[in-house]
Amino acid sequence: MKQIRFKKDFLFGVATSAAQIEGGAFADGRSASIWDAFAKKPGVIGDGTTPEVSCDFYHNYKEDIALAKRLGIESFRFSFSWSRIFPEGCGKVNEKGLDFYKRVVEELLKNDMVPNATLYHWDLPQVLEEKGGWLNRDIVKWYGEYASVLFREFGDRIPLWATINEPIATYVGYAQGIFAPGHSSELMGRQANHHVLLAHGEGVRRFREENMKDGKIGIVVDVWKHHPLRPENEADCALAELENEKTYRSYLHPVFKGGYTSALLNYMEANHCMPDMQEGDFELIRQPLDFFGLNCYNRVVDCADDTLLEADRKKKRTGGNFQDNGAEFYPRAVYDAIHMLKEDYELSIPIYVTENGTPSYNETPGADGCVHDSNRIQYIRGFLYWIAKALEEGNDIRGYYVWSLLDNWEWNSGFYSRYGLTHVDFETQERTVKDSGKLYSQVIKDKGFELPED
Ligand code: IFM
Repeated sequence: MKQIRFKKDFLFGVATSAAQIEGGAFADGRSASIWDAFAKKPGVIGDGTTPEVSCDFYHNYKEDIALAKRLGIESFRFSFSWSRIFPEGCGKVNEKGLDFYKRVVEELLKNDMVPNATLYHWDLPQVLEEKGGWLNRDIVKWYGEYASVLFREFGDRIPLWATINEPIATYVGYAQGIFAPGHSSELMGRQANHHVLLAHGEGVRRFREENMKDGKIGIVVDVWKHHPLRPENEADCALAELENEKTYRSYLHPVFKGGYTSALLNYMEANHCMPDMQEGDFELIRQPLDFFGLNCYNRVVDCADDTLLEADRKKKRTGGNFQDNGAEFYPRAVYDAIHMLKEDYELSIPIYVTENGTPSYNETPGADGCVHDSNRIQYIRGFLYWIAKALEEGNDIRGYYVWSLLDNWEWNSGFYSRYGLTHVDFETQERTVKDSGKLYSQVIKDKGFELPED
């Protein structure tokens, strides 16, 4: 058995997002988000559901926070719903929307949990999409106004703030048509992403302007490193490199180095998808941050030959090295991502692993009333092992958040993919803590665990 230990002040949390847990889609003046509108289009959500009710956290927040408390959760990551605060996107604040978050934050503080808030987790107000959404440069101003209201209202109670969660989601929504709002143009995707980065910078600028001395602000980027299947093969290496450029590097470079990489610029030039950029943009985007939020679930293996790639996947599957979603189990991904941040970006600010988790399907309580999700236990332990290793080597990692406290509305797969430490029956709203929830609770209590040697 290996002993895995974390320091007393290492924060163990859970991560959630407004659109995925809140429901109450039209309660107390909230207007539709792009995901409410998108989910109504036929065929876009696997199980045909919408986020209108979901876990109904809007009405169940007290019970859900009490549940998190029983598990010993030390920090609760959530996001604000922009269309609850500004039903018209900008202009008039909806006091009832603000009141909901005041109740949530008060409940978290009463239960000794550190609130960790994200300003934008994919759910743009639909009214703003109708004005061009992330393609309209005015969005930087709209976002800034929204951010300032929240800083003023909650600055004294929320210590950790993220401007944006996973900017790549906006690219997927404008370039690939898969996510809301469902556009399919590479140029739109790159332009929308450039504006998201500007909004991030504007958020940080306003945070400093509001003089939020006790708070810390950062951005949350998902880093799933791409690896060539055959490291000696040029085509595989080129493919993996391009994917690394198009994914995490297209955010990390502007934020930490003040510009896009020349490889990405060449790609955008060659593919006629160069966004409109203006003087001063990168000064706004590149601003000192207080922490970096790392979302890491896995790595990706690329191969120029599809047949070989499929064969490799099959091999790993039969080897039992696969999670329930058919993806490879590679917990070292988080350690590699931390190393990359240090080596390629000389990152010297603290890191929080702001999301990590694995889905299951057809997961329901058995005859004994329990959910025996041993795959999720193996997954969480595996990632924590590699985080502990990175800590041992002196990396400044301050916390870890499991995605997610509850099964929730998982975007395109609706309620089909279940990521929770707690099972949710979406008919009755009954919650059942899974074995992984019990394990995580014990890990938090002991500030560590024993890892069986296999
Ligand atoms: O559910 C999502 C979350 O909204 C963003 N990060 C990945 C999670 C799991 O897919």
